[in-house]
Amino acid sequence: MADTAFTNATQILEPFKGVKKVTIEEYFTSGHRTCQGCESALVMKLMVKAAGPRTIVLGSTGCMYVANTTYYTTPWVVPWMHTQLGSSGSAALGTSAGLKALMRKGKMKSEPINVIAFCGDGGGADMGLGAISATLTHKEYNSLILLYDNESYANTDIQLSGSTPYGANTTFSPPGSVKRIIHTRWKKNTAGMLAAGHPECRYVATVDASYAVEMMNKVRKALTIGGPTFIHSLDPCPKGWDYDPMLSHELGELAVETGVFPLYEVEDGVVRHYGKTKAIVEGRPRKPVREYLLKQGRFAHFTEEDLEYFQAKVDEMWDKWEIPGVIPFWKERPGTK
Ligand SMILES: Cc1ncc(C[n+]2csc(CCOP(=O)(O)OP(=O)(O)O)c2C)c(N)n1
Ligand code: SF4
Ligand SMILES: [Mg+2]
Repeated sequence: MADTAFTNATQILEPFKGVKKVTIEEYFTSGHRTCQGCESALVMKLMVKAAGPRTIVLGSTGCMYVANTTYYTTPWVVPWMHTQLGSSGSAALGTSAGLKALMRKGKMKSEPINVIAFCGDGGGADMGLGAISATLTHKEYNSLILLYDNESYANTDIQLSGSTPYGANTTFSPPGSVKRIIHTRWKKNTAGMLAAGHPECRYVATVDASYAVEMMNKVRKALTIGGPTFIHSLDPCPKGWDYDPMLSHELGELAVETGVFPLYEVEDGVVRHYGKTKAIVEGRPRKPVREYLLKQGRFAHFTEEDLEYFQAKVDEMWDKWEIPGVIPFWKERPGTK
């Protein structure tokens, strides 16, 4: 294929105007050993398809490292490097700074090269949060950090992370007859926290691969805007969430339709809800969270009381938060506490 075919698929990253306009080249192909129905593998494929061939991918330890690079095999067509579990931020910053220095010294042709560092929720929302925060303060370097959130430390057998939802059954929080709910913390608001706290970061978005074209367009937008950017993707995981692999796509949709995972972007301080989340903000009723939760074995121990608690917490995000689903504060009103 002629080089010109890649022109628009690389550094002039216009949004794909519908699924028929998506480029056909794949840069994450066969050769991986993720579980059947693994949404995170789909995220890798879409992420690098959106970025195009002039891309370097860095990845911290987790399923997307271990299952993707079994000895002597790899699905990555573009250059790829493993980095330590908590260091996707450092890898992103170091690589983009290194490229910039090499180009400045004339040791490399000066051209735009995408740097994408991915991390899991354990590696990104917990262990590597400090390094990601540091990277998002350096506006002179271009990189995208993509957090693929399967809501557990999946690769080491589904331990709970700060991103695991309330009450979920994990190897660290198995429900018992004495105590039904072991994990009583609400999920971290990672994207909202990073967007609110990093004035030099021009772009933060949440994505869901069930809405694949929108997801790829957010990646293209982040890379086009440049500087350090951050995307948080919610990824159904058949093994950790305990469901039939054929339900991955449907669960991704339900996470959005129930309001559990809002889709939004924050560009230069302006918040835009998009897709089905925008419709919810504009008045479309949310589906009850039980439709999402009860399809997953990790919530099989939930009673009516647990479902009501979960629903009430999600309602709070929508009815009380200063910016629904994004900023978790609300103003004190006279007469209320
Ligand atoms: C510093 C460090 N501690 C622990 C481990 C063991 N370990 C490897 S992968 C992993 C889980 C990572 O979870 P996450 O980032 O959510 O990625 P996932 O496995 O879910 O894809 C752990 C704890 C490690 N590699 N390095
Ligand atoms: S455990 Fe989950 S994230 Fe890991 S490969 Fe399997 S489906 Fe994917
Ligand atoms: Mg994980």
